[in-house]
Amino acid sequence: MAGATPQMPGPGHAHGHLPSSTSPVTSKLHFFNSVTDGGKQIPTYRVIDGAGQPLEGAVLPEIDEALARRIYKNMVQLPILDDILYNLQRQGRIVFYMTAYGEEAAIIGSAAALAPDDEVLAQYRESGVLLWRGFGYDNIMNQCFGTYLDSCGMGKQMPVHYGSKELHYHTISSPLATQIPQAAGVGYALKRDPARRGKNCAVVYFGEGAASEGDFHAGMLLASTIPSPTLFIARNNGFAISTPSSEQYYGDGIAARGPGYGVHTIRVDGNDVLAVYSAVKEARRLCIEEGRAVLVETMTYRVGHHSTSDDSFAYRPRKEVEDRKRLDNPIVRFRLFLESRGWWSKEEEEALTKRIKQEVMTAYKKAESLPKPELKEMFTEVYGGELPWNLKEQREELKKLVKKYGDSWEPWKNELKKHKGEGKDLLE
Ligand SMILES: Cc1ncc(C[n+]2csc(CCOP(=O)(O)OP(=O)(O)O)c2C)c(N)n1
Ligand SMILES: [Mg+2]
Repeated sequence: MAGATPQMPGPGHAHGHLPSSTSPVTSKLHFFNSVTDGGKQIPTYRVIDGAGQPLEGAVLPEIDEALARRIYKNMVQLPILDDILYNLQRQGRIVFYMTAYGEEAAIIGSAAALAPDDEVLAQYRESGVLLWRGFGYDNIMNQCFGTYLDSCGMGKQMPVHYGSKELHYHTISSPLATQIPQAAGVGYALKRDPARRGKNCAVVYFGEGAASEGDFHAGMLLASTIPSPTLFIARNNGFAISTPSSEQYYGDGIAARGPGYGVHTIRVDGNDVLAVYSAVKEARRLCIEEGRAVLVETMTYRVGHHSTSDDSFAYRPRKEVEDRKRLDNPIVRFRLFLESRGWWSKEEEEALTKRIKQEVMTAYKKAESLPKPELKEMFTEVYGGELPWNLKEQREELKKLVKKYGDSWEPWKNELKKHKGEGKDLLE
């Protein structure tokens, strides 16, 4: 019939004109954009202010004194551990290090909201999650020093590339964002496993810089289209090495991308540990209950240099960092909250920092005195299964070099002494 609205078959017919669309029809010609549409930016969820006091109308998470104190202690340990390891790198005792200064609330608040057996795929700045799960300073030191007791990779990885099967923390890999599609795969595997379906989720941490990689989009699309319980935690700390987040995206941060993938999304004040805890706890519940991806963007600030290979004052004013440290310190903010409840005191603070320093120093001294792994360990567990031909070839070459120089050339003799077995294991 000429002029009549065509009747579309299928579920879409009552709304739009495409079979898969339920979009309402409008006669208004209008383009929209999360940046230019006034007041439409995603809000930031916060429950306590800078003085540690609850915001009006805010619902605080149900945490008792014991949990609050545990969270606080875990936050406090991070800068102490970072100070010591950062200095050890400066003294040339370890080859590399990365600190988490300023991001203590985002890291510990989220760790506390997860189940200990949720599968974590982290970037590299989230060692606090492992410590929360009981990794311990000895494991940290053995990995950073690459001793024969390194439980993560037997000295094969750069420092801070931790991992633990028992603690459900997948080993860190340096290439940015690779963990994101992997997490969607882990989430899918959890959904297929009757023992873990409805019980656990995959949790992926990544920086706002890593979110510019194609892998971020691949991971989000996968977890939303082939639904899986994958919890995406974006740590927006303002920088990707020297690139400020203002140059990283034009849209409304990372959170704005969630709705595009049909993913439940929240933006949270990453310096408010109680807000992070509440948001991640609820995100986890949704993620597992619906078996679908959820995105949390924590807004924070990278107070430290990117790594020991960076001097951030080459690209940001020292004053900006000092101001941030002073005005919005997540540890101070939570301490004020605890003190206002009578849950913490100055004496406890002193005793705690003293104890942590001692424990870290003891672990460091122990690790520094330990030998490096046997030389043959260099080739084991690089891949699963049989050793591939190229590693066999490299092992044979090293064997020849150890035979040729091991007993006669000083630099080789000194280097081999650092290893358990002094290279003899390779010649067996
Ligand atoms: C694929 C890839 N490109 C570049 C790098 C070098 N790189 C290491 S960390 C980093 C910045 C990442 O920033 P962000 O994701 O925001 O995390 P943050 O360091 O701020 O925690 C870059 C560019 C890399 N490791 N991998
Ligand atoms: Mg960043």
